[in-house]
Amino acid sequence: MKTGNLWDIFCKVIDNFGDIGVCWRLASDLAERGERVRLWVDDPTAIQWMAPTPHPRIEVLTWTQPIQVENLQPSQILLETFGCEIDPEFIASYAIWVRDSGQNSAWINLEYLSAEAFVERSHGLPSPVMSGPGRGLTKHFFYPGFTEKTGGLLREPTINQRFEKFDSAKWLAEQGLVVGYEQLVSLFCYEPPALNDFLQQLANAEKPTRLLVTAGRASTAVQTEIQRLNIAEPLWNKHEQLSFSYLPLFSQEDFDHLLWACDLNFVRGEDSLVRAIWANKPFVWHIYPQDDLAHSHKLEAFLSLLPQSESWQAFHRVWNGLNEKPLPNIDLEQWRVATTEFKARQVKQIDLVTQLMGFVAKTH
Ligand code: TRH
Repeated sequence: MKTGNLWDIFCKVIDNFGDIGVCWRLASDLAERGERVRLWVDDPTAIQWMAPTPHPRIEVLTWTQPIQVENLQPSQILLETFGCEIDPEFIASYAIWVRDSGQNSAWINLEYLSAEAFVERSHGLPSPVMSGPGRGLTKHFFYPGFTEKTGGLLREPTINQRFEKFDSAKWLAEQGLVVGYEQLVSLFCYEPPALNDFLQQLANAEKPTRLLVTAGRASTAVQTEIQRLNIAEPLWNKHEQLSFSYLPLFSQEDFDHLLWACDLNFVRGEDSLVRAIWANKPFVWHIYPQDDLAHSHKLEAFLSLLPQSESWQAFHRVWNGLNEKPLPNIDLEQWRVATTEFKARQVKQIDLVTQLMGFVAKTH
């Protein structure tokens, strides 16, 4: 199949920024490779700050109920993300087009990123549609992942060029971040149980630290914890070894720059984890917490892929509340070596968009 296909990507924003974050990154990667995308999203608000510059090959459409399908040019590729269900009216017009045109098509269900073993087993499996307007068609499961037998990770072809040109001092100055000789640590997290210990560790460290706190939940969590510390232990940061900068919401491009500019990155969810890997800087992952503790298996599966560094793995468990031991000391040197090794392994995998386009090409 030639480039320039039209893709319909469907996204339901459940919470946080990850659903739309992943979908926008996927849409722009496809668009940069010459594909055209209609991105259907029920709540497009976050796109305004995440991607302030529209892309000429991406049309953002508000996914209304009922969905508006009149006069819509049919597309050959449907991509539903994270199990969101495409409306029957839309499937119906797609199915009619597929039957009438006699052309092949692809209907893909893109799943969440995980390092668990089932991902290799389930990636690429067909799922025949047995009922409804799409009856007779086949969907395929696409699982992003960290190993060869999975769909890979989002990694746009231009990332290295951008990275090589990046001037962190210039970028920090442009953001009004005046920094001296302190180490820079970015913080993007939910409400980590070990946040209190973490702040104290940095306040008592030999090296001064500037904590660059991202907007939203991370910022609220830090401010709450500081208030608690100020009441319980007013001298906790008496030498002011730890200083804070509260950041605005960045575009995805500048979020990358933040990760590239820091010595250590705390990330969360799905998309920022992948960006932290490509940033090639030591990172700590706050996994999206689930009520049934499913995240604990997911975290262990990921940790088992990382090069062995006892303190790195142990830090992750405590940071994510899966172990109540005291928070291990940050060992930047050791974590840096391990991160570089992990990134080197990951860049050898074929990226997600190359795999998706290859899959679509095979079905045509
Ligand atoms: O926001 P998240 O916690 O999203 C989560 C996860 O995706 C999780 O798996 C999912 O189940 C849940 O949402 C619903 O973390 P994530 O995935 O890293 O997404 C954050 C996105 O926000 C990412 O694309 C980076 C972007 N971002 C910016 O562009 N600018 C910013 O300033 C910040 C803080 C984030």
